[in-house]
Amino acid sequence: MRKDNQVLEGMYRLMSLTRALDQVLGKHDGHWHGLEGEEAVTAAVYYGLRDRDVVAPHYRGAVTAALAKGADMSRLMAGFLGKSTAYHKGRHRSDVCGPPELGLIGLYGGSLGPPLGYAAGAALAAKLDGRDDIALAVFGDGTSSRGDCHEAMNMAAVQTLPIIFVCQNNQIAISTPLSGGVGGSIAARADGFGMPGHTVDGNDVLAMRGAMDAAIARARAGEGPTLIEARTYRVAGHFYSDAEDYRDADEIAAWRAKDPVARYRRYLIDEGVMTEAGMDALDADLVAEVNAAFETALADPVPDASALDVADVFAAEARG
Ligand SMILES: Cc1ncc(C[n+]2csc(CCOP(=O)(O)OP(=O)(O)O)c2C)c(N)n1
Repeated sequence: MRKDNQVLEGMYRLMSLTRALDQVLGKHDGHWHGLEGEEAVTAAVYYGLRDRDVVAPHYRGAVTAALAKGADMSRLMAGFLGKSTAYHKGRHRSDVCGPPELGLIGLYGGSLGPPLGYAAGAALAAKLDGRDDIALAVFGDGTSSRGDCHEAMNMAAVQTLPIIFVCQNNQIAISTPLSGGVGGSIAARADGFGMPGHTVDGNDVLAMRGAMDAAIARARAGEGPTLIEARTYRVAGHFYSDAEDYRDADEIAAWRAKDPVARYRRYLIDEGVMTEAGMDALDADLVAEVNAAFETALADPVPDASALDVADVFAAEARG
């Protein structure tokens, strides 16, 4: 599906940025949960959302979601490093807490599943307020088997909510293969709830974007939820220093050969949208931007004990 050049370049930028982030953060901390091989999914789903749209991202790609919604890169990295300049003031263990004022919700407790319910709640609020804003809930194949996921989907269908469920199916949940955690097809579950469900090649950013465009149009028109299952693969470990004794090297190599970034680069060159030199220059700029943001965050202070105060836990005033 042909898109205008601004969208095509914007999605490439987001893919390249995600890869640059992965490399810098993964090198710094072996516990970084990387996204290598899944960049097409996150670029397609997080690119171009409106300010008032609400996103409950999967943790693998949450930083991309936050950046796409306008968060400051250095403050997100301060979150990763536990610094007081982080949006969460250094009170959480990671970067996954984007600022709620940018429409980023979920993952504050690190528990997989509940954010789907929060996203359904945001979609219900948009509907009750008569806004054409949408909610987006992104989750892994492992998370798709949680009860929270099924409850959120059922409520979304019953209430005709403006929400899109995207399963970032990378075919493994830590060390449990898809066949060990999911019976049947994830996309086919949509039928049981009464919403459209689509399986899409998650390594094809344009196919993903096409599915998203249709789901977004449907949600904004008040026609209800859609489930998109993006078939992709987690090329790196669950986290970077994962010993990975649960899968064989041939499988990884076969998927590495389907790298979504290399595939999209070829498309952009073939279509004359961007040049190889242009993309190389953009990649280099993004690596420099990521490194600079990381250096800034590294130099930021750690929180003092007052960060443990109850401030921000309760609202200062009751809302009318
Ligand atoms: C409710 C809950 N159960 C277990 C965990 C521990 N946990 C963290 S990541 C993970 C695997 C999730 O797999 P999946 O949803 O497929 O995401 P992926 O890591 O493959 O992107 C698990 C079980 C958790 N964070 N929350």
